[in-house]
Amino acid sequence: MDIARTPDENPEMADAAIEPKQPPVIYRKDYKPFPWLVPATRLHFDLCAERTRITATLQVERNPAADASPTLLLNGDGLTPLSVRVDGAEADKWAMDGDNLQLTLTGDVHEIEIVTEIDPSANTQLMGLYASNGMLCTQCEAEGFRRITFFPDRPDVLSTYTVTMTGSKAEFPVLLSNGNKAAEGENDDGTHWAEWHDPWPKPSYLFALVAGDLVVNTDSFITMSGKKVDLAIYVRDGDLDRTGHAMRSLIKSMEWDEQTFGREYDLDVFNIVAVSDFNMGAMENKGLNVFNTKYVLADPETATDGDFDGVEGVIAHEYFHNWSGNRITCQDWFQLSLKEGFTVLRDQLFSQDMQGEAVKRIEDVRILRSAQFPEDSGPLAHPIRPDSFREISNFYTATVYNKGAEVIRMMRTMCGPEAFRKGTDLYFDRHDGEAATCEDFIAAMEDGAGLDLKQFRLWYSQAGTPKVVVDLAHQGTIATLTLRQTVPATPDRPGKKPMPIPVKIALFDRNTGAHAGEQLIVLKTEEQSFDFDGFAGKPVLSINRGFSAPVTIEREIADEDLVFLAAKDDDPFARYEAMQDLVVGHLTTASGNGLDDVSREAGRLAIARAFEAVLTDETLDDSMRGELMMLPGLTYLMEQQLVADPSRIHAEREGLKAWLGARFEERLATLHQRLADVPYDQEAASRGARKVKTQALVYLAAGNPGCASKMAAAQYDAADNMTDRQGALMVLTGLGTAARTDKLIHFHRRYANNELVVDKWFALQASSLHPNAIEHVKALAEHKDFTIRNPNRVRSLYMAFAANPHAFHAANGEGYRLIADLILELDPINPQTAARFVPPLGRWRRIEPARAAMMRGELERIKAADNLSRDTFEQVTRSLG
Ligand code: B3K
Ligand code: ZN
Repeated sequence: MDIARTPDENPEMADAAIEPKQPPVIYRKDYKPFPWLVPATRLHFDLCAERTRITATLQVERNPAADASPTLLLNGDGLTPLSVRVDGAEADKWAMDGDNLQLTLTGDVHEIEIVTEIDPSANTQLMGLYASNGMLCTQCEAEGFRRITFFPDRPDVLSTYTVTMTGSKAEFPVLLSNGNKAAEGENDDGTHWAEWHDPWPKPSYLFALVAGDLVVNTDSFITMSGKKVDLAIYVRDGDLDRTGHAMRSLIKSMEWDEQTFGREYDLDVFNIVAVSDFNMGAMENKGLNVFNTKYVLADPETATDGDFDGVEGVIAHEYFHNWSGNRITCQDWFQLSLKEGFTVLRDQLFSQDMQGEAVKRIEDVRILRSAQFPEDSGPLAHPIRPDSFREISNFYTATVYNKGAEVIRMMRTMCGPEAFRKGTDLYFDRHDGEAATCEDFIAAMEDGAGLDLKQFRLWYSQAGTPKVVVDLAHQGTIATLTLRQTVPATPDRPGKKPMPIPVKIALFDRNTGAHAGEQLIVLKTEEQSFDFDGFAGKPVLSINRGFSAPVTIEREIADEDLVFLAAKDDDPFARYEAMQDLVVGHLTTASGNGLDDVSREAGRLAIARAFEAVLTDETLDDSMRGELMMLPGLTYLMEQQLVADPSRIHAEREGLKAWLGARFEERLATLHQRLADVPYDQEAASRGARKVKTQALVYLAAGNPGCASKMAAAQYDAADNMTDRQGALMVLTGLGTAARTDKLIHFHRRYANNELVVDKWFALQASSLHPNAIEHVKALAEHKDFTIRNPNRVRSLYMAFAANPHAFHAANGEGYRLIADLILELDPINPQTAARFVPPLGRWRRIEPARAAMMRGELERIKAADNLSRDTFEQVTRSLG
């Protein structure tokens, strides 16, 4: 569907005319190929932390596939050219167009040489070339390369790169860039140099350079065609013994991608560098992945089981980008989900194979619901392929990533894994070496997997989480399932069309507890009915099994049927879902219209029956038991209500937890004790035991805080691993006991030299259930270990706080003020990270009026600030609506 609008009809453009300082809106429909090709690029870096000089030499030639233009517009950001030469001679026909450099060229083929100079030590945005702990490193996606040199900094201009660099041998003993090392040598003046060549044409966002004093863990991998690849993980001195898990994860990823997707690695080396100042998780630069230390370093003493999974998943994700992202990249940034959605799906499937499908699927759905559903139902809603943006950094979202993965997963569900593989094979063959579009991916899936995706394309253009209303009727021997879908209006578009929704179902005989097989039905119209014969009595419906579609299900279902499914469903996700539904239904009713004591007790008793089945079921492994024990999070619960009162829903949730904790005190304590004897390793049984132990403590702490505090302190003292220690400390941090203070002091002392663990120490306090959490956060902001310059530290204090509804939504608005103050302070330093704190304030429409007014007020205060970055400006104006 074409939704293109002319600039005149576009309200945002009209605004821009009145207020000229607004950053412009960029539209997907305006895409045009670049008039010039850049087949080869040479870069030379004279490295110095305060003053690095870059000489860029670009071979350019006219693009026969584009409109001819004598103008070559090279993007820049904060750069001044020191010299511009065309074909060896000083150029006279160039001018600055804002931040960009504009050249007028007469011929069809030219060589352009540009010299720039930058100060990496002053680069607090951490985009482009910057200094971190004495090393120099780059981050170029999406538009950071233009902070290094002038270049067509867009993903559809592919070039081969040859990079040389010279720098102090003492300061930068390790010199790395993309591709394979071609040469290296020493100079007489204490400097040395290296030359790297990447034979694979790539866009500028995949360029990387690292120079520093690093130590290395090396290994190798023989590919499916017998080629040897040297693997290396570079870290700071002292961190080497925590790189083993990352290396094992890399090797497993390489094997898995060969076996599952037929993808082989294509360079002689694969390098990873860990950096502690990093805006996000990691970056897939060709042959030289740069990682946040958080996703490289792990050992049992300092990393939790979740951290181990995070390392494995992110290493895999970045590695998989070598094909889904690098060999085939994106035509423009609107196509971001082409590489991100697909790569997230690939890393999810990998982790399912490594850790077990059931729990991984539940975790992924939990992430989707807590991060993406609120996005889809709020002011920042956008389709997985957005139609416009002001700042692309704001679109690295859960929608593009996680919903993008769900959309491709639905294709896989509809055609099955074998046909899906045929589709991806065709996609990789057809578009290798190209900058492609989401449409290209869909077309390859249609041709390769044999799917008809005509209507399915709507998933790429319509935002909003579809709602499916379910009704099950029974007459004679026939069960009739009626499904009715609505796709909600979102700020970008009011009227929506029905989409194909693949729903896996099973109908259980309530007497035998069995079903006759799972079925996949695809709801294509607004409303459809499906008949199933052979049911003497009304069956129990298990629906959206495996979370086959990223939708919300609305249905009238008796508590007893949910208790039945929570105890008996053979689909692990559906079993988890029944348990969640039971609790969500109870808590939203209780905190919405309110419940009298009798109804509250009845609701709790139904939950208790299911909870008891979970605690006692011997066929369940502990990992799954831990999942089933978890109460739905506050954010998800609030999302279930049109307008939520955070205090009421928090109080109801805590009340239920305390009630369950007291009711099952003995059983939980016994369970905790039994599992305390399971020795530490990274196998499923041991990990499951740790999960259940901490869950047991969570309930016990709510039911009997005094006793639980002692148990948690004992778990903390006995712990020989971070999962147990952090779990115990998490529980203690929410309590007001002396053990809380003792253990927090102990923890900080023990790990004072480990940045990643100190991050945990901040995050635990900022996300705690303690009534004074907000005071703790204010004090922690003044702590000597807090710095606003390090994104991990900022996130560990403030993101943890913003994601802690009971503290963030303090009735007097202090939490909102705290986050707004942070945004204003951080914006001039690191706008990309600052803008990430806007969405929690942007949910004001879904919060009760008194708080909503205060949230809005803070957004207005931010908007009124001078010189707001493009990133924060866009998020704040969209959030105000
Ligand atoms: N592609 C990078 C994300 C870059 C974000 C820039 N703001 C990491 C990833 O998704 O693998
Ligand atoms: Zn990615």
